[in-house]
Amino acid sequence: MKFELQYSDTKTNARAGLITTDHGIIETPIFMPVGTQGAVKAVHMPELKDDIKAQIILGNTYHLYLRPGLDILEKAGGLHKFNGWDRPILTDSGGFQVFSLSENRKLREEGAEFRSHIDGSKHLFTPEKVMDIERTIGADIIMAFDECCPGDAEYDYAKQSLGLTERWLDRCFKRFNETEPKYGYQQSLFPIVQGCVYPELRIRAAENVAAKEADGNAIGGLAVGEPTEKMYEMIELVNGILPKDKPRYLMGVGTPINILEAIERGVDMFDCIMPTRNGRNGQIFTPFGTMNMRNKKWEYDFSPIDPEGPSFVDRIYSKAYLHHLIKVNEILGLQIASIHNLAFYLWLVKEARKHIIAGDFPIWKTQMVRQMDNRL
Ligand code: PRF
Repeated sequence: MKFELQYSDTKTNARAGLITTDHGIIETPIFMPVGTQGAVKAVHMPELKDDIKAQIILGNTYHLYLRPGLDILEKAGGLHKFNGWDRPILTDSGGFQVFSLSENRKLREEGAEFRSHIDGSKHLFTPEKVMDIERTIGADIIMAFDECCPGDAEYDYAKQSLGLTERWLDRCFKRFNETEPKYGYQQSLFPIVQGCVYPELRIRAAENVAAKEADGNAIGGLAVGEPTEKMYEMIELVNGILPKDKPRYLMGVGTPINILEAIERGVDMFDCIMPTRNGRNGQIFTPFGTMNMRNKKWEYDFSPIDPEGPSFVDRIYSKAYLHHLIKVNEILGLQIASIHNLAFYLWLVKEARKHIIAGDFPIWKTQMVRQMDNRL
């Protein structure tokens, strides 16, 4: 994997770059749609590629390991072959899901023991095991196994937890370096900066991660219940330490406004379930604010969802029709909302990139943040 930093904004830390993987090039800043179980919920691959213009999607180690399982993924020839997405894929390590979804999880030095949220079966994820699983899934970018502490964790807990994440990181790199990709293309391992909201821990974590000289670096443990301003502070602090010539990935963030604020602070890559999950609940993101399509106010609004929007769904379906579909729980309603929101997120980061290159990112960003803060 290669990262080329193309433009740096002169007034902020925003950057535009290119990541080259064996499955193609990614233009940054980029948003990565989440395909937890190997599918971006309610969206076909051709829609993702041609309409939404996704350049890279996510898969999740915890979910894919439980179902369909490694035997099927390996026999399929990896996730790209299995799901038909031939562009770059990134897999999260499952650390976050073990902590948020599984039952009876027990953290030990060796790893995390947990019971599946599906059938209660018992499993142990160690850093070595997670690296082996991510080799088998075969994503282009694979994430280290970490512990994500809650946003309100006490200092002592956060410090202990960071120690464990750092020791696990060394074990991840050791296993990664001792093993080979399984399907003939390269994989890159990204370490994750943790440290909760404590500057001292974040600095230590960022220095430790930077020393790994990985192909790219991630910031985890944010958007987990801490105040938004703290999140921005931590991003600024960490990005002041992470290498400039490597992509920076902010995990699981966030709203369109969060994304622009993080781009301004030097983040290049994002993923979040918000456009798909909130879409399925009837929330539509637009450049002028959000719309709740369940609201009766759309009942007789026959204007297009977003006449200027980037997706075909924006122009051929009306607000009244989408309101109806969502209200009666039609599958098409979930599809339209998911496609619209993802196309909007991809449009937003593409515009950000255009304005970084054009040199007017700060003005554009201020205007967009003001507009998107509305409830329509
Ligand atoms: N670690 C991992 N995945 C994540 C996070 C993390 O801290 C977050 C936190 N926002 C989302 N996804 N491995």
